[in-house]
Amino acid sequence: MQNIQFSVEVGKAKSDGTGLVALESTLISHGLPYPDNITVAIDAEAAVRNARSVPATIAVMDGVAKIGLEAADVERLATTVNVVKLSRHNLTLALSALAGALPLGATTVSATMILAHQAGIRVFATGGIGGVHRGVNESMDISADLFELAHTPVAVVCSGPKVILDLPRTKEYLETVGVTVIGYGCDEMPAFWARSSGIAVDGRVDTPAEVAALINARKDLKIGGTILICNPVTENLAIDIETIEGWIEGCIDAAPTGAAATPWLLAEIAKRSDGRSLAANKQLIIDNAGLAGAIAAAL
Ligand code: PSU
Ligand code: MN
Repeated sequence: MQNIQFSVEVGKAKSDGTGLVALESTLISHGLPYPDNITVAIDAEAAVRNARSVPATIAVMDGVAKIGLEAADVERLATTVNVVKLSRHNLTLALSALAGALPLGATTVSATMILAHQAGIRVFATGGIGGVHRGVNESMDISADLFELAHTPVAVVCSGPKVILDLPRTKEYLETVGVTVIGYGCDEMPAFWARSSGIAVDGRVDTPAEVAALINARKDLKIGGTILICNPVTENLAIDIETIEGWIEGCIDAAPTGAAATPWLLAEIAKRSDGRSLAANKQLIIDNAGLAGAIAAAL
């Protein structure tokens, strides 16, 4: 692939054979408010390094896919308004001659997986994945994250689908398209700020080595797609699902449609929860990065 640029740290890890973990940039541009977006980006990278792997935060800047960002790149993503959310459908545009119209592209789960795969990275950490939105019958809004998980062999560590979604339908969709949903130390699919959803995962693992073995087993099958590792938010910041439902019900009818829906809901619920949802969101991203680092090291 042309238009791909590795940071010095990532380039060195690739030649040394050190484990690499992809991190996304939509969290920085759309998922978290300034300046938390910068501190979480830094802390997530540190968590990967603590686990003896190397972080590669991914974004598209001025027509170039950057695998590994410098501090100035993170700052630019964190402070620019109108950064474009990139997924499979518009990634080509951001990397083409049309890039002038969208100079700064933040990669969602979908675009991060595509570019990580191009870069030879096998593990990726995020917060909560996108999924089937509530009201899907009207909107047909199903995150491109789900399509990507079905097709691209980059293992994703998350804390489950975002709880603002229709969780039963999201799990059904994951099953239909063949994504292996694994609970890390849990038997129920976590629900982002909540530790459980009442929905069973496909299987449970308790160590990074077991996850690595599953990733290799899926690779051997040659069926494409990936494994979704669901790591529940830490107990002291978890919020019970009834409390969360109250916040969601209070604002979901006012939410915009399309790509704006998820960022709007996250910001609105951060307000309604007096920052509790934000505190959980920040910590789970960092913890997922650390687990992904341990998995990459085990691979
Ligand atoms: N995880 C978080 N916060 C986020 C996201 C993930 O904790 O904001 C982002 C990811 O980039 C994911 C996107 O791909 O939300 C889903 O957006 P949508 O629902 O528009 O597909
Ligand atoms: Mn959508």
